[in-house]
Order: sequence, then structure tokens, then C-alpha cells
Amino acid sequence: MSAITNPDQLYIRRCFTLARRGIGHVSPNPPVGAVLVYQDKIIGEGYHQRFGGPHAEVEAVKSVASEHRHLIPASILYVSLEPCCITGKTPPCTNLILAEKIKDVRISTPDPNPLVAGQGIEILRQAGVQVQTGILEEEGKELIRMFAVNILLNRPYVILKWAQSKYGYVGQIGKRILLSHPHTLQWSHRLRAESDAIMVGARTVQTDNPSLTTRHATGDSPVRVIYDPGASLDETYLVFQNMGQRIVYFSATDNSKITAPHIEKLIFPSDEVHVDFILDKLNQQKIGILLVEGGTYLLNMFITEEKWDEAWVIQTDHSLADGVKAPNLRGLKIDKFRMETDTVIGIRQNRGTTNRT
Ligand code: AOF
Ligand code: ZN
Repeated sequence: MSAITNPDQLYIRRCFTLARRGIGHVSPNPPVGAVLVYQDKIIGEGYHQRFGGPHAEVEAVKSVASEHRHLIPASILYVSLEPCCITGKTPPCTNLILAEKIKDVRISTPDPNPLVAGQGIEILRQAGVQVQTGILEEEGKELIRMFAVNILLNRPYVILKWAQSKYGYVGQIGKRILLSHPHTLQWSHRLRAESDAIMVGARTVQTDNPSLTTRHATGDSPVRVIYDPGASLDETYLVFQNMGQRIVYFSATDNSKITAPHIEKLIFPSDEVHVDFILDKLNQQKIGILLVEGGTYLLNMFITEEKWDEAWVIQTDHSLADGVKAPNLRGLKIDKFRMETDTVIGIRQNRGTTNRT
């Protein structure tokens, strides 16, 4: 992390910290944090806590103690995202800012939502509010990268994840092989908890019989999505167990073995690319973040269609030297860390951003 060089950055960083508390609960909305600062003292702070709930600015204003409320018009409002100017599930934050007579608003990044996109800033400026934007903008954009994909590409943000052996194999057909270290399992369950849905293919269901829960991390278990083009699975597998979360099942023909009412069955139209159909349907269901866990066939489908945004490869020291080859992925290396005997590598889709390694 770079050194803090001025108070604006300090307060915007506080906004980021607050915003992160919403991750796992706000998607497909962006995580957003806000602080109200009066003469270098924070008098209020808040964040967008859940999808459909009040925005960060509302929470920040609400948090101000009654004896400090009269200070609000003389305070600076810091927000990690441009305040909205639209009536969505909640009223426009620009109205709140004007009603509270706040005259100084400092922002990290504009809202990529085309319905806002600079217009929130413009409305405030027109009303005489001083607005500064671009404070730690790269970090601000990074925080809302999933939302940006959702709103601009009309599809979930796709995260691929797999573990591979020392020699680049993910497993053997029909045989369950555990490659990663148990501590890495905890890390990957956190990744699940921060996703809205998690997807696997039929062969993975048959081989591993995963339950796709987040039992090794706190947080909500995601929606389970199963890709079974050949309509080969039956309901006895753990992924189909009714544990309160939605289950979405994709196949090319109707599967008469799947009849439970808690499983939503969707059939591919013959002329549609499977990945596009899947992403379209999940987008309609407000799935903002989709974690694709395998197998290789499914992962490669997303890679071939270039419909992925981020990937996490768990490079283990397992000596498996034959079987199913791991996908081959090109992108920007954004992270690399060691967990016991595993090395976890983070990769981003190369969309012309700067941090090439
Ligand atoms: C903000 N502060 O904390 C968030 C914003 O349906 P709604 O009312 O929740 O509005 C969703 C839109 O508001 C979302 O698409 C994005 O443009 C913006 N999110 N804006 O001022 C916040 N979460
Ligand atoms: Zn808002």
C-alpha cells in the first residue's frame, strides 16, 4: 500500500474500508463507503450494507450523533463512488446531499452506471456544491470492478478457479483427487462466500460430488449452478440438496430425472452459445458475481468465449502427472501468495489496464 500523503486520501481510504464490509451482501450493487468530516474529525460514517438497502451516504448521515447534526452543512462528505442521482430501489443521494446542505463532496471514482455517470456530480455542481473527484481513483475503480462489468456488459462478473498439480493436471476422469492444502480450502470458501453463484459441470458433480457450500468460511452460501448439457445427472448428488439456496440447472434437453420443485431447470435453445445463455439468465436473476469452479471443460468454455474477468489458480505441489490438463489462460498476473504448500495466483482479463506483470 502506498504511503498516505494527504487527508483526502486518508478519508477516502476509510470509505474503502467501510465499503468492503458490504462485499458479499450488496452485489449486484457496488460496495460503497462514505464519511462525514468536520474540521478533520469524522462525525459520521456508513456503507451500503445490503442489496436494496440504504446507500452509503444515507448511512453516514444517519450515523451522526444528534448533538453534531448542526455540523453537517459545514462538513466534507467523502464517498468512494459518485453519489447517485436516480430513483432506484432507494431515493437519489444527490437529493439528500442538497437537503442536508452539504457544500463539499469528495469522491474517488465516477459511477459507471450510464444513468448516473457524471450526472450526479453535475447536479451537485449546478446546485453550488464543490465537488472533487479522482481521489485514489484506481483503487476506487478496483473496488467496484464487478459492478462495472454488471452494469456495462449486462452479465455477471466471472471468476474462474481451479487447483492444479505440479505438472499442470487438475485430476483424473472418474476419480476424486484432492490437490490443494486444507488452509487453501478455507481461502477458497471465502471466495465462494463473496460470490453470488457458484457453478460446476456435470462431470465434476459425478466425480467429486461437491456440496458447493461455504462451510469453511462465514457468509451466505451462494446460488448453485449446474451445467449438464447431456442431461445425465439425477437428484441424488449433494449439489441438488435443498439447503435453502436456489439451484439452477442447465441442460440441452429436458432431464426427467430432475423433478424436485426447488431446482430451477433451464434448457438451452438450440441456436444459442451456452455461455451466453447461462450469463444472460443469471444476469436476469441478479447474479452479479459468478464463480466457476470446474471442471476443465466448463472453464475452457468461458475462456474460449472470452467471458471471464478474473481467475485464481492454486498451484499445488501434488505430483499428479497425467489425467485432465488444466486450462491454459492468458492474462495479467495481479496477485501471487503462498498458502502452506500451495501458491495461489490471481489473473485478470487483459482489458488494456495498466498493472501488467
Ligand atoms: C450511491 N451510494 O451506496 C450505492 C450507489 O437501486 P438502488 O437505489 O440501490 O440504486 C442502485 C444504483 O445506485 C447502482 O446501480 C449504482 O449506480 C448506485 N449505487 N450509489 O450513491 C451507494 N450503492
Ligand atoms: Zn445513492
